[in-house]
Amino acid sequence: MALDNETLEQLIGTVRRFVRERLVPLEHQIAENDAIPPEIITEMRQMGLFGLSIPEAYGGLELSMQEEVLVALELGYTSPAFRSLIGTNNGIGSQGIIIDGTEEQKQKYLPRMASGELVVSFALTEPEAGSDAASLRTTARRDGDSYVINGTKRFITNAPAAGLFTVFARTDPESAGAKGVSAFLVEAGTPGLSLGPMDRKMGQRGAHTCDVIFRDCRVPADAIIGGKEGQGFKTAMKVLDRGRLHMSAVCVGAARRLLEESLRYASERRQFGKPIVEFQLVQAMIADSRAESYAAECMVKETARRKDAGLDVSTDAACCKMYASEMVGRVADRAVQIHGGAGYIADYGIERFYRDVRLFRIYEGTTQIQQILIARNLARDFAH
Ligand code: COS
Repeated sequence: MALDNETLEQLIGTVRRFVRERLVPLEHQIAENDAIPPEIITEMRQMGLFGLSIPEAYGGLELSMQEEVLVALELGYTSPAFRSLIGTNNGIGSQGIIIDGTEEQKQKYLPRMASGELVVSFALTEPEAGSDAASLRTTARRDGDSYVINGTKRFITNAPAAGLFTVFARTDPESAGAKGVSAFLVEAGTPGLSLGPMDRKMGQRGAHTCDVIFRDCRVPADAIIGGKEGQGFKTAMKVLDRGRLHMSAVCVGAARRLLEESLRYASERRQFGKPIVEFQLVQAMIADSRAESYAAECMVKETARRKDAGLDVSTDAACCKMYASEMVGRVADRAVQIHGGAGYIADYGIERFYRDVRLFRIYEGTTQIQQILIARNLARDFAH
């Protein structure tokens, strides 16, 4: 459902104020403590941030893709840990149910996800299956009225807080590829499901990942998303198409912030008798960062518009993810350079952003996977 202009402006304004007045001042604390304060989580729940993309019928805001990217752009302005907290409920965690789930699955889980009461994680990646997602080895063996899951999932975002996991497992041992994969909804606390220790990451402190381990974990047969075997890989790919657009918007938001910080510093910092923003070599960095982030913003908004119009945007979503995540890497690098020595010192927060944004080029499909997708799709379309 598309919101009317006034409601949309109100929503974006509220999120913008929340980000700038509540979240930005906490960035340093979150990085130090590796935790988001509970009162912030409560405020995020009250604002409906856990249910942005969940249909209204199940308690969410049901934002269109265009509206969702506008919110993601605002959230991208601050430490990625805040966005990550609501990221799986809005994106990769919940979309499998929204797109392919049965009515019963939707009713059972979506309302609690929309309110933030239930955190959901997307468990696709494994120790031996990352970019080659279809080669996953986790198995789900049918046994009477249930399936028995065995395997390990790796780097699973929000797993330590999750009450539910969307788990991709092989139901057909005869098929080594995508066709033998099914998606399951597995509740935390199910016997046989356990978590590994929290991963120690380069950045994004406050956002948590860990292994999720299944040892003879028995789930009822109706835990399979959509009730049908063999659909799981396609579900994962559809979910990632949407997730990649959302992530691209987050990258644009982060670039906006880094550019603002760069302008602030360059206007205040004086060398050779004048603010460094007056030097052409600094201006070149600022201009490049603005032009590139603006290009990414236009790509994201246009692709979101086309997705809302019902068009297939797989190729363009990959273009957005590739360009926006690489762009924000360059913008962060220039921000460090503009800040000089201060850019390397933790107090200014620029080095923290530099480390935080590095992940955007890796998760939800690396840049190299996006390149393969783009070229493969173009070659396929050309041949037809
Ligand atoms: N929407 C719907 N269906 C899709 C799809 C999409 N976006 N992409 C692929 N499919 C379907 C295909 O049409 C194919 O179906 P058929 O067998 O009926 O034709 C099936 O899914 C298998 O697709 P494909 O042949 O492309 O599988 P591959 O193993 O070759 O996929 C890539 C390769 C690289 C595209 C895939 O493994 C991938 O995206 N990897 C990255 C995973 C990732 O992002 N991981 C990040 C961790 S999760 S945060």
